[in-house]
Amino acid sequence: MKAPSKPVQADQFNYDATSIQVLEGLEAVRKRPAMYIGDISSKGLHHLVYEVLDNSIDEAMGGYCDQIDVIINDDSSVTVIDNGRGIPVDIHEKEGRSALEVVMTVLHAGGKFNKDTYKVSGGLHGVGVSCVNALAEHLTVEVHRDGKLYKQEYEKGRPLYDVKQIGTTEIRGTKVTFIPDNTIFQVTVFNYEILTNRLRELSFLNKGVQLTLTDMRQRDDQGQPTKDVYLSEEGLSEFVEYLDNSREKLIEKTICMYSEKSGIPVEVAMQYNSSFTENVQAYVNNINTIEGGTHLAGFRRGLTRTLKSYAEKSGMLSKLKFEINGDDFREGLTAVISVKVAEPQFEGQTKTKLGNSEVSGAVDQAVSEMLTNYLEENPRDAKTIVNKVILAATARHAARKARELVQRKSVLSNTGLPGKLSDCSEKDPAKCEIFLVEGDSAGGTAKQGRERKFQAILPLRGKILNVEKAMPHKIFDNEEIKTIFTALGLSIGTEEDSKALNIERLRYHKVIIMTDADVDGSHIATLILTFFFRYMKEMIEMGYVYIATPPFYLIRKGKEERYAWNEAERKQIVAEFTGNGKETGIHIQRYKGLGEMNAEQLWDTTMNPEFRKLRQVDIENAAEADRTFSMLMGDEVPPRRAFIEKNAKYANIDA
Ligand code: 0RA
Repeated sequence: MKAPSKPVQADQFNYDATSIQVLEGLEAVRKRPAMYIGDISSKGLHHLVYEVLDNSIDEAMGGYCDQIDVIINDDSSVTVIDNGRGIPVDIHEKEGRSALEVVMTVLHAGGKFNKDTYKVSGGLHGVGVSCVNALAEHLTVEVHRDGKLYKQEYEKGRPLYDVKQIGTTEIRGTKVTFIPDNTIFQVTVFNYEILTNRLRELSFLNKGVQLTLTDMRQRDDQGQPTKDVYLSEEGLSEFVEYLDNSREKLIEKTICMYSEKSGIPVEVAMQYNSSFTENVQAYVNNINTIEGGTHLAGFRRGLTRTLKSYAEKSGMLSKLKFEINGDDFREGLTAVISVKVAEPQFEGQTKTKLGNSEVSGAVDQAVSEMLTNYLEENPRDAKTIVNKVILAATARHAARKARELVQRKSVLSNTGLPGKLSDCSEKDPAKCEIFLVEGDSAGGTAKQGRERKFQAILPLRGKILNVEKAMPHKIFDNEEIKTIFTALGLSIGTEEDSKALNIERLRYHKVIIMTDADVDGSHIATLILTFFFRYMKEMIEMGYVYIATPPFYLIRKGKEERYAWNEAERKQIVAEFTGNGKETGIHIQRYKGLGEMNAEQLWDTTMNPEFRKLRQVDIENAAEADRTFSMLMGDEVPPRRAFIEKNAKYANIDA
């Protein structure tokens, strides 16, 4: 589809009072897009697709739609097709225009029509499809309804003509194609991985709806585009099984529950596994609430109370010499909670924390009732779970002892900081950076090369512990991990909450992982990231964690030196150097490790804020991130190999 190049003519648009209001509304979105879609980076760009998709999901939740197709077209536009009722096209009484035009051009208009249906979906910002329209260079909507096919096109949200009937049809539904406005977004290239992860997630959350993603840009040898089809018959229980794919389950069948309390539908699936991590994904209206909130609190309360009372009655706790606490009930637990809330209030740093107080009790009650029944009906599983809880409590107890021991004998300098740390002089965390450097020798170079005022260096010796596999008490016993906690200014958890993190005490707002650009270096970076993800997730969520990217090559010709970060750059530089036909005087040095650079080179290429290329670590999809870490760091080799082969092109590694 090609966007018409002709600008909107005044006579194509009826400038009455409503249309002026509409233009003002759309203009507001274009002026401050971040207010409506979060940001104008890749995140905001993909948010456009979610926004359109959410309308189709709403149709599916109402029971009107069971097929949704998303297509990334050759020209980088995106098409979303559903077989729902189709957006109404009749004249909207108050607006005097087609309802379709109103939905597409008036902010928040979608909901007005949907009062009687149960509209609970809606993107994180719930801004509606008109926002997408406002931020699109060009958008086409086609509606199949009552045997007729209607169409309207827009540029930057302005209709190019009135809604028109362009034919007849035997199907029903809506098709939206849009191309994002490149004067608004920093990036306009859609990422297949990001979209496919979201579609998979949506399919689990909305069982029975088939979602497909097709990428016309990527074709195989036969010319067939890349395609994924998602359809979950079982919903949340399949989601849990998917998340636990590389973990060992403890009970035969995933526990599933559904109930509606005080008009709030509550759906939960859960399973225990032999790992030590808790993985609870909580959704509100299909949105992953990574900061938790009242629904999660209700789930935890219901789970703890029910399991505790069952365990006490069973007599299995009689020999235990210490108390069991809330953490113990969630070690090795994987669960997905999905609630539908009519008017959700989102709070928190990233607006992903549910605030509605009424939800807590509803979830607590639903979980208690359903789990009580389950435990009574499945005594064998109940026993397995209680045993797991006892194991967790015992391990926690051992961890506390180890921690006390560690704290007593830990070697700190007189500043209370680890001796290995070369700290910076600046004290304002917002201005401070710390480099976690692989190896003492590279650490030494980094120390010489750094800007002492705001850059601190912490050398790490060898591989840090794989926290995905280790028992919790081993984690707090580990020298490198202990050093990282202390250097960052964070405490190692409390008796009640082993993961309590006093993030406000964090001493640096940029924590930069700097390892060699080879397989070992990537492994070490992954181990550190796994540790952050499991024990310091807030740091990632706040955007404090970064990865340094040292160059691969130094290309020298006479006195001129240039660096290359990949093959393409290397070729380009060599071509520039040989532009005059004289090839011979070029020297190419391949960097195998940080240690091969001197302090000045390391500063120039990797540490100097003016020239370095830092990659910020970001959790694009929380459920997927958990699964990836457990798979990368777990016992099974084939899925790990497949992942690495598939993703090698994204990483700066040279195997
Ligand atoms: C307003 C009202 C109705 C449906 C929709 C909007 C609708 C919007 C989108 C966006 C993409 N696909 C969509 N499908 C439907 C209700 C229609 C009725 O009552 O018949």
